[in-house]
Amino acid sequence: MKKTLFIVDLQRDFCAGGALGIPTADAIIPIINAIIPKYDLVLASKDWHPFNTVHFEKWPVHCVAETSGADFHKNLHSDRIDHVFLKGTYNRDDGYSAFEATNSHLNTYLKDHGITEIDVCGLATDYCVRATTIDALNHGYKVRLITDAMDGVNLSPGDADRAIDDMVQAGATLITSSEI
Ligand code: VGL
Ligand code: ZN
Repeated sequence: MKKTLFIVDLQRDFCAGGALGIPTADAIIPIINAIIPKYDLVLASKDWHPFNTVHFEKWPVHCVAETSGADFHKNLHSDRIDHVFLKGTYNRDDGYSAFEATNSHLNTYLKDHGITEIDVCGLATDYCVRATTIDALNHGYKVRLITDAMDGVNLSPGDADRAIDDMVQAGATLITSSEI
């Protein structure tokens, strides 16, 4: 089976200085770049919103489709990404999970490629990483969370830690990049 990495939403708007920037997020980029060569297949999601989505009633405007804020962070080795799943593309829902991607269907893609296990990293631990991981587990995939290669929004202090607990409760296991 192909050893598969899934990078959630490593986009400019979620990194330092971005519209919904996590100040410490840039620190995970070299960690992700270092592990990318250890995988046979590298998949990624992008938050990819229409400008008029209800999602922007909760959040500052971010990751609008085709804008520079929706680009992968410039330091990420994105040339190594084999396929990108675009999510949050409807104007009536949040679309936090990569299993809600609309350009291609993640569950079908994984099934077609014989993938039963994924390692997950990226942004944000307490939203899209959490939603994608819980969906993956519900679909029967084994998920390992690379805990030093993700970061949270932490609107309330401790949200990211609670999200990790939720994902472990749902069946995910925890690893660090040095174990890969
Ligand atoms: C995300 C908040 C709003 C995420 C996306 O990628 O985790 N968080 N939209
Ligand atoms: Zn969003």
